[in-house]
Amino acid sequence: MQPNLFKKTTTQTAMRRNHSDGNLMAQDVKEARVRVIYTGGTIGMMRNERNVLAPIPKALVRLIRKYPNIHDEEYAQRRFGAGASMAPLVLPYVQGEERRVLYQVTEYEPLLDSSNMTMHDWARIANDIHQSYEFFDGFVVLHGTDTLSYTASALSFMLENLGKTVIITGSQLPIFETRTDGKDNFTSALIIAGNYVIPEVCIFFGNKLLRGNRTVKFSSNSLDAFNSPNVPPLAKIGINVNVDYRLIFRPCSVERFGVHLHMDENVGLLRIFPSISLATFCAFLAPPMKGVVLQSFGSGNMPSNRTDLIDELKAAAERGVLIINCTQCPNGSVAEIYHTGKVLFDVGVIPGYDMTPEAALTKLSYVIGKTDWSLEVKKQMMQSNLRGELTSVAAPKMDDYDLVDAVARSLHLSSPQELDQLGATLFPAMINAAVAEGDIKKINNLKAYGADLSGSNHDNRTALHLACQMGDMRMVQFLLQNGVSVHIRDRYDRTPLQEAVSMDSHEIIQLLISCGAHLTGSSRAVGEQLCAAASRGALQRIQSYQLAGADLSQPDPSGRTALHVAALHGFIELVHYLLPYMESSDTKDMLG
Ligand code: ASN
Repeated sequence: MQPNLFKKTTTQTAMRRNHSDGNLMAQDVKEARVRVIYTGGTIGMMRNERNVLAPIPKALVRLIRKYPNIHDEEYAQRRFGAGASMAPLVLPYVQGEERRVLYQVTEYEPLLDSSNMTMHDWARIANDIHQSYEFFDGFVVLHGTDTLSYTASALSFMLENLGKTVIITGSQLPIFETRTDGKDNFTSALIIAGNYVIPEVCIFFGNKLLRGNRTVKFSSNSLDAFNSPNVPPLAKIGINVNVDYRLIFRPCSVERFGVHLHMDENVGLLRIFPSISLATFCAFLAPPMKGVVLQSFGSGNMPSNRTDLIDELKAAAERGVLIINCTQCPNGSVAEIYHTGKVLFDVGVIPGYDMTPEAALTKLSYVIGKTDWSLEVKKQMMQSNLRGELTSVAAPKMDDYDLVDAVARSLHLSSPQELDQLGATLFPAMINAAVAEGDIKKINNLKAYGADLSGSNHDNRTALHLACQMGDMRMVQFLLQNGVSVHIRDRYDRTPLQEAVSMDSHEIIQLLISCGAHLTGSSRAVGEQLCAAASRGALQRIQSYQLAGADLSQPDPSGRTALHVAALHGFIELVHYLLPYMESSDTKDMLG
């Protein structure tokens, strides 16, 4: 595994060196940091001596470094210095995208054909994302296509309260070949992970960004190998990237990002077929089985005249086995329409609505793995929409555009693109006006009209930036409960947390932190801010930084800490406050 060059201290060193060389500084160009986790798959395979495809260790990064369409060596040298062979890779400039994407590849050992992947591999990926969450803006997982939908579904549950973009991709043809879909899939995934905050586990394939837990691999040879039968793509990539923000599923709980790593392996998929034998059925439901996805016919139907099977299902449900009814049809949902379906609900089988078998299976494994949940809670969770994986009832239509329609009619606009454009222009301004007035009712109305509360204005500022800048705790709480992202950076690279720090709104800072917000940018810049606050004797500001997670002993570029500056200006109270946060050697340095 490569060392993490995005660790705050290392980045700082690289920046200082560049400064003295007069080379490119980080702040000259906006950058995003993406971690790439390379698990294997065709994308990095070559034909071996038996003329079959197998993963080749250490080949992918070597190739990328020489491939000017995927790595800009000149930029990397200016940014990190010549000969920095372990430095992050850099995506070449992409017209229309705000940020340069710097990416660091972690190659797994061994690299796997995804048919060999297990639940332990999911846990490894989830854990790696968790460990490095604050160092990166987004994550790309390179993965084989065969079990990619299983991994994407599993990760969508395991990554709890996700606030950043996670994209899983791979290819049908190796990236080393002349004809390959690997290059486009990889670079598009990097661009989206670095430039767009889509807090979901997504799959990028065939120019589409899909919600991971809604996907199935439907073709073994098409380059467009995945589809999402019950939910449209979250984004489509043509000449531009078009994200449909109204479709994004956002965590609406005020909690930090975390991972759940324990997945229960005693789950299975049981596909009903005409004349299935009782012996097969019983063997499948027998202990240690704890959860079964029953793939029934049509809209959730079973041979209702097979009382032997129905009795067996009843007995299993009574033993505490969770049985989820999903349809065998690639598209559509289970519903209580026929007698042949009703019999299942009557014996305690749980409706899985329109979940894919992959999503239902991994969700079962996740829910059963929650050992602190009671059986009742587990049943409830299986029917609830946890990560956008199911549509339980006729969900309110998001394209309820009455308001925009009225304006559109007066402007004689009619095409869907024009309507979208109008909504994207009007809604952020109207939401901001409502935030400025502190009018939550008005924001709820706008939401009902289809407004995306996470939408940003031309300065890329969201309603949350404004609410934090205004110090409106009630509004911040409301926006967070409605899933507005804490990670969006405005045109000046400021996050809502920085706004709250600038206002010394301690309550808001604490709330944002509890939702997973963290300080971004270089630690050197934080050192500068701390020294500036200390030179004014601004104890409250120093406390704001402390609450926001800053290291108060962080020096500015000249090596001075806030304590040095506070002592220099004779701010005794501030010196007392800062002393416990200093590393003892620094304090000795000063006193000595
Ligand atoms: N067998 C390969 C895998 O799943 C297929 C692919 O990646 N296209 O690893």
